[in-house]
Amino acid sequence: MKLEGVELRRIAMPLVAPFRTSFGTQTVRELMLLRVVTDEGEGWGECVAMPDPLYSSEYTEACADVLTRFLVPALAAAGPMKAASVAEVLEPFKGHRMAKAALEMSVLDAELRAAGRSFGSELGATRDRVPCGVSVGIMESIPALLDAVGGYLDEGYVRIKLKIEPGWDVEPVRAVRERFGDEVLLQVDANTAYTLADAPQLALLDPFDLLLIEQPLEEEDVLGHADLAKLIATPVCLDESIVSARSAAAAIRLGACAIVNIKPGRVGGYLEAVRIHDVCVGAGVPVWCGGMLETGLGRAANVALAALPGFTLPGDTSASGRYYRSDITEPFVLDDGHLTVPAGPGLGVSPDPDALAAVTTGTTWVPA
Ligand code: OSB
Ligand code: MG
Repeated sequence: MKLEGVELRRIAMPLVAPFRTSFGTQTVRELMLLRVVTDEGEGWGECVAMPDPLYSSEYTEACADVLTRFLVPALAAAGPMKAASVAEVLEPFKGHRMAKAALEMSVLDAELRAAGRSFGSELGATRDRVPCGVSVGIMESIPALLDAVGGYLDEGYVRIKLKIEPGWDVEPVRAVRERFGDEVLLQVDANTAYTLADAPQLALLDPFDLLLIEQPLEEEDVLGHADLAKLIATPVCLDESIVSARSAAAAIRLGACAIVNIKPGRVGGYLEAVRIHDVCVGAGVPVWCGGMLETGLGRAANVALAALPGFTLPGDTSASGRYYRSDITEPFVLDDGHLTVPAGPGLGVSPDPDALAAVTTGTTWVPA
């Protein structure tokens, strides 16, 4: 395949409700889409970076910059293009995994569309639908939280994840357990909001039989997570700290995580995500697919990934309607707590031109 250029398209999609985490509140999901143009057709990528470097060091305009100055030119200079060699071509550039992931995703989509093959078949999906969880933001009050959780359970979500931070941890968990019972699959995500000194507070979550606690400590504090794991009963799961298959293997060997959240953007792409899956399966560590409030494009690929055999826990692969009143692709709709893995060529979904135009805030063309 020959690269002709990449369109960087900034979009802004209003969320159905504010989403508050320990690092901030989102009311609009602003992100960047990539449309790669090749001599064999087009492909779509979704850059999961947020506008501000609050979840990770990457942010949208930094991704646009590194793509424009370095990543797209390097790919153009490397000659005939294959998705499987994109990571290697981009390897000399340190970091910038979300930007790399978006570019690789777009090339993979173009390649698979041209070949008439789906993301699921390429990545190794073994199921045609996946069970879905939902990530529930920090709320104004416990009653508001219980209303939200009750609504999601009524919709059929099979697992609830509560965002927590100091001051909003034991009480919301206790309230959800008291109202909805011990059968609900329940987990929490701190997005790095605690320190090891908070271990006694986090141990207060022990009686609630949580599936896991996600990323309690800061991104670089892998050893801290290993220490914490010895002080609390809830299994520790890493999100922010896992940036590659190598870092996953190290975290597992150090005893820093019993479970891994795999987000393709955070780790440099869907192909590295599959390698992390393989490392974890080899180590007997369950994985699940994280989310970054994706549009239907990123969601399609995430659902395909979540259909691999090692994804034994429900992911943050919620339906389009949990995030957006209208998606840019055909919406993903929950069916008995599951989403169907798209089976069509490439991502199996495409942006609706009018819907896309309605949310677009700017486009730039990066020629090969
Ligand atoms: O930590 O998993 C996270 C959203 C944005 C950034 C980080 C995270 C999240 C979520 C929502 O928890 C996941 C989703 O439903 O897409
Ligand atoms: Mg997380």
